[in-house]
Amino acid sequence: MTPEQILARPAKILNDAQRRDYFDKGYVMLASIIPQDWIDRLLTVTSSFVEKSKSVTKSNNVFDLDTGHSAEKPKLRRLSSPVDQDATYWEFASSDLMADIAEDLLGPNVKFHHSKLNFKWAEAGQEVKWHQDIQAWPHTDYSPLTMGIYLQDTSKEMGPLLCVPGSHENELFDHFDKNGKWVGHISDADLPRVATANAEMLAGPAGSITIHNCRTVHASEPNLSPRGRPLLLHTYSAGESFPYTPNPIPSPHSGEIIRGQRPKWANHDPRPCMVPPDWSGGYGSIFAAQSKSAM
Ligand SMILES: O=C(O)CCC(=O)C(=O)O
Repeated sequence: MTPEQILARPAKILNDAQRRDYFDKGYVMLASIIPQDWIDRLLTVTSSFVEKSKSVTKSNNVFDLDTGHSAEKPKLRRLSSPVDQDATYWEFASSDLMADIAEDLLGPNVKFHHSKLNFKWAEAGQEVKWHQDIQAWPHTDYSPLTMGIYLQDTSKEMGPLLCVPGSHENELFDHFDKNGKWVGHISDADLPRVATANAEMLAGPAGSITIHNCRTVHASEPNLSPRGRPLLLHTYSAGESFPYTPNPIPSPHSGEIIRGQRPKWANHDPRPCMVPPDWSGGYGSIFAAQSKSAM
């Protein structure tokens, strides 16, 4: 569906200005929209995973550990595919609230692709360099979007998301380095072509959601504060959009329709997309990939 067709349908949660913002700028922030009881449940289950990580010494399929992680001082970068680690995360990712918000931006059919929980640990959480998402998981169109839910109040020194307005309408950048290795970010040589000086910082209280389109150039700074910045990320697409490379964070829920129906026809956008490495052999995390770059 085109933005105009989507905007012509009555909205469930977002107002007109928020929907227009998403289509015009490539992102939107919904402040304090998740009810506190959901945040409390998600924080409780997240604490239990921090406890579990204390017995883990090396990054694995579930935990991506930061340097210096120990049982005494856990330091997590990412919990992979939280929806498969505890039923609470899937209940939330497939809830009416998530589906209503997604439907306001994607149309009547909404499909789940993957999820992750990026911790950005206190005084340690590393930066995420400027990148676009779709090169890691190409789809037949550019409808996929990612919702990031702040589980704690997230101020500007905690490394909130930064998004470049209008960048979703511009070029897609190479995310391989000069040696042909996937690094998951835009090179220093290409970066001057992005208006990063115009980037908007999406800080907000716990329960706020950032939503960015899969082509939008975004990043986040290190967390310099004494508080952690858990950001729960869910990626959804229109039901008519289909991935054509292996999912870097596969889940039995990938491809599940959380709203509406599985359509009979696929939508195809004529604009080409870069193809990532073959993830069928596994994937670490954006943090692991970006720290290995040779740009
Ligand atoms: O955790 C963040 O700050 C950004 C995450 C992100 O952009 C990603 O995982 O693609």
